[in-house]
Amino acid sequence: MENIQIAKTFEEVADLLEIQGANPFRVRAYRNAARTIGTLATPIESLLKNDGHALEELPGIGADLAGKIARVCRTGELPLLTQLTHKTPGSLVAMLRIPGVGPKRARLIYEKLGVKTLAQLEKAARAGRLSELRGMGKTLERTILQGIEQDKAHVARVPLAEAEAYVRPLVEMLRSTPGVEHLDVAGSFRRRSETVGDVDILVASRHAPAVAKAFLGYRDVARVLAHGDTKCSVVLRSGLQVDLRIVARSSYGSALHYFTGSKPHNIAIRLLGVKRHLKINEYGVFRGTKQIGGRTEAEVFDAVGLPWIPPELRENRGEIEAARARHLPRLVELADLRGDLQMHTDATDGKNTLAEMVAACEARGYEYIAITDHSKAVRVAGGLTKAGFHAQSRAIDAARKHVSKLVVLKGAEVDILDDGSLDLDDATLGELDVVVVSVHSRFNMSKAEMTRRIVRALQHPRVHILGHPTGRLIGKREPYPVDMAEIIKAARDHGVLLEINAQPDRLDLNDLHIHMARQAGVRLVISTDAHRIQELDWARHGVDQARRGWCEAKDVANTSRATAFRKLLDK
Ligand code: DGT
Ligand code: CA
Ligand code: CA
Ligand code: ZN
Repeated sequence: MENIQIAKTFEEVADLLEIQGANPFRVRAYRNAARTIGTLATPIESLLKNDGHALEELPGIGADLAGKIARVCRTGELPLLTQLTHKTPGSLVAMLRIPGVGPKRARLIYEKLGVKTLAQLEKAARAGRLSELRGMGKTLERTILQGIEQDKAHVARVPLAEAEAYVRPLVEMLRSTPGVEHLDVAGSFRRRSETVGDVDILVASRHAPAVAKAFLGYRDVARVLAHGDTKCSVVLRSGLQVDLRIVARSSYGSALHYFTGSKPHNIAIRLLGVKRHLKINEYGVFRGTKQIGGRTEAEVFDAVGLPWIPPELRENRGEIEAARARHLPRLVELADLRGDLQMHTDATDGKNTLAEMVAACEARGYEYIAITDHSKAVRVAGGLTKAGFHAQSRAIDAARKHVSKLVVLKGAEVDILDDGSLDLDDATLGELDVVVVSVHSRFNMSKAEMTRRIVRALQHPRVHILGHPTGRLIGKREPYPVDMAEIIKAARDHGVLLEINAQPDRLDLNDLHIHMARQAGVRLVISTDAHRIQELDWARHGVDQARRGWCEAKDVANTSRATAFRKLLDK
């Protein structure tokens, strides 16, 4: 567990204690601990490893706090925090996100006005009841209202695929606006982050006011947050915020680099510039007052002696060092994919027939696919029994006659049961070409139990692929707790491939785990888990995610030719 996460836990404890009116010394002790941990250069985890008492040597940390820190670090949980959360009414904690509302004020507002939620807080502020409270006034009331407004606009990060859907027509409109010479969507969108906070559009134009006017007049704009000739910001009806920057052609490369970010990457590049006595900002690369580059993005990198770095890598996670050593990965591309290894048909919860899925995959030019319907444990999906898989096997034999090039592999997405055993008998498993195993139940196991469960499944000699390895649904369901390093080790030991599930709300594995797997020499597969033919298009989201995890084609098993891939399955 990261120090910052541990610090956050203690910060929350302090907040909750304060809301409940606990002894101020106790509150301060937790706050100080949070600050100490948050600013510590050494990971707590390593302190615990070396010496059980190292924690107690930190300022303000006694035996009791040290024990709690160790507990949070090892289990990710703190019983005290759980208790406090249960005891705190409604969403008082959410109110702390609003500038001007600290724990003491949240408590006061709750006690005097019975306000427990953000909605009630907004109502009270609009009615002018907040300003009547002790120590508060009209100014503060206005600040709080503004804060609530902003919170509404910002709180939810939008999944990338959803943002794409909202932004595509806006970008089309802008591209056809007279005076737009260049246009790119920058920011986290261009880095292909799994979610975006807002969308940053960059335009090169000599007619900035006209472009700004077109932008502000877009039919889906719900609110204008800022409008100038070169800088506008709006909220679309979907709730998505979009920022527009209009720059001169001569600054376009620098602006594109700057607004693509990430911020840590930008800062690192700027520092490299400083070492060469260059100033690098969104307007250009400057020596003194003379612009010596920045018309293109490549010129920015070139100014600091680096090759162009793909946006997906720009997180300051080693890409600058790799670029300097001329060791940047040659990232996998959509065109590299030769197959799709997870999809469902109407034999279970898919919407298209086997024949339709096969025809659509052949039309995409794939060399091989696996049909992987659910096993019986997934009742809601109408999972197949042994007999069901046998019937499907015959249907696939028949379907194979209708395709010339595409290899249709017989597969299944088999449930990993609570104890790590599989939801299909060994004989039937033995008749399949591809066995994907996944967890679909009992997400609330402890980390140790869940890890044991999955590792046991990977040990089964018939298993080829671990499906959606952490079970998360972005913005809806947290990943189940699991020790990814152990899973990766087991995958390596037993020759199992790890899936990058390309469903836009799964994207499971995430970028960091993909990177870990790749470094451990474990290969991945990019699968769409399509339940209808249109969803086969999701492959590109899986490729984006793989690229953020530094994958080259060789790291992704389904870039192999059909014969090589089939050999891989023969374990
Ligand atoms: P998001 O919107 O939260 O998904 O993430 P980004 O990366 O799109 O962040 P955003 O929209 O706040 O800013 C876009 C880019 O602008 C960001 O990636 C880097 C650049 N940028 C913003 N603020 C700063 C800053 O204070 N310093 C530097 N060096 N760059 C910044
Ligand atoms: Ca952004
Ligand atoms: Ca922005
Ligand atoms: Zn599944």
